[in-house]
Amino acid sequence: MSDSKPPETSDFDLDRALAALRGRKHALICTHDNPDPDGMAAMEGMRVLLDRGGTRGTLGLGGIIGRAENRAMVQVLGIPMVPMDRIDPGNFDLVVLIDTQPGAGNNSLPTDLRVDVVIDHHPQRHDLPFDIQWCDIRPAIGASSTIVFTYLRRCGVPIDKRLATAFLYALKTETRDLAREASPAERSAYLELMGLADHELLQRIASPKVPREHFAALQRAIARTRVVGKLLLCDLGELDYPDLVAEVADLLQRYQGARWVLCGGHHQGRGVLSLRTDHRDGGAGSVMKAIVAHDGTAGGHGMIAGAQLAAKNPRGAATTEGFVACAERLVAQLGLSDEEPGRLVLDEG
Ligand SMILES: [Mn+2]
Repeated sequence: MSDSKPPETSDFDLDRALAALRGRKHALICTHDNPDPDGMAAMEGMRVLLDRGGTRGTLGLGGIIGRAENRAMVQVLGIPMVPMDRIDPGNFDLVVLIDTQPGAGNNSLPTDLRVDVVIDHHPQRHDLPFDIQWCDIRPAIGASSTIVFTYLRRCGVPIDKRLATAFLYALKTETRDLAREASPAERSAYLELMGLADHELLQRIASPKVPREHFAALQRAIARTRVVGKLLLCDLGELDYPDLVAEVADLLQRYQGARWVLCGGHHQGRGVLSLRTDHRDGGAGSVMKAIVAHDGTAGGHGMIAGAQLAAKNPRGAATTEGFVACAERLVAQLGLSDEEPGRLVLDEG
C-alpha cells in the first residue's frame, strides 16, 4: 500500500458529526433484518467509535441470523446483539441505522422513530427524512464496513484483531474478495485489514460445521432450480431462515450457464427474494424494483439485490404466487420469454 490513509471518498465532515453527538448516553445501533457480515461489522465498528466518545451502544437484531457463517461470526467474535423485540427504542437518546435506510422496508425500526445517524452504501432513498443529523450515504462504496473503517482510521481509534477480523470478513463476503462492486476504498481497507485480522478466527467463521439440515436445504434448492436460458430460477418455498435465499443465489451463480439468478422463498408468511447477476453494470437493484413492482420493497446495487414481498396470508401460499409473478416479469424483462424452461439437475431414480 503506497498511502497509509484510505482515500476520502465524500465531503462528509466526520469531526463535526461526532461533535454534534457529544453528550449522548446510549445509542441504539441497527442494521437491516437478517443481518449480513457487512451490517454486523459496521455496527460493531460504530459501537467502538461511539464508545470512545462516551456513548454506550446496543446492537439491535431484527429478524434472525440464519446463515451458519454469520452465526459463527457472532459467536467467534462475540458480537453482542440484542433481539429488537427485547428493546424499547424509547430508552435511547441516539438511533443509528447502518447498511439500510429509514423506509427501506428491510429493517425493524418503528417507522415513526426519529433516526439520528444513517450510514449506507445503497442508493439514497428519495423519501428520506430531512432531519437526519448524520447522513453519510455513499453508493460508490462497496460496503458499509468500509465507511465505518475510514471513520475509525480518521479518528485514530485502534482496530483490534477482533474488529479487524469482522471488517475483513465483511469485505470478503460483500465484495467477493474485491471482485464484486469493490471501490479503491475497499481495496485499501482490505489490504490493511489483512495485516490486522486473525486468520485462524477468519477460517472458523468462513467454514463452520453445519448440520444435516443444511445439506438437505441445498439438495432441495438444487432439485427445484429451473434454467431459463441465462437465468436460473429457484423457489425454495418455506425457509428455515430468510437469508438462505442469498446463500443459494450465490451458490447457483457458479453454474456456467448462469448470468442471472433469482432465488425466493418465504419465512413466517413474508416472501423474500435475492437477485444476482454477473454483469458489472447489470442494474440488479433497479431490475429488482421493476419486477417486484407494488408487491413489496426492493433494494440493491449493480450486481446484487434483495426484496421483501408483503405477507398476503400467514400460511405463505401467496408468497409463492409472489415469487412466480416476479419470476415471470424477470423472464420478460431479460427477453427470455421464448426459452424453454428446464431443470438444473434431473431427479435421482
Ligand atoms: Mn452492505
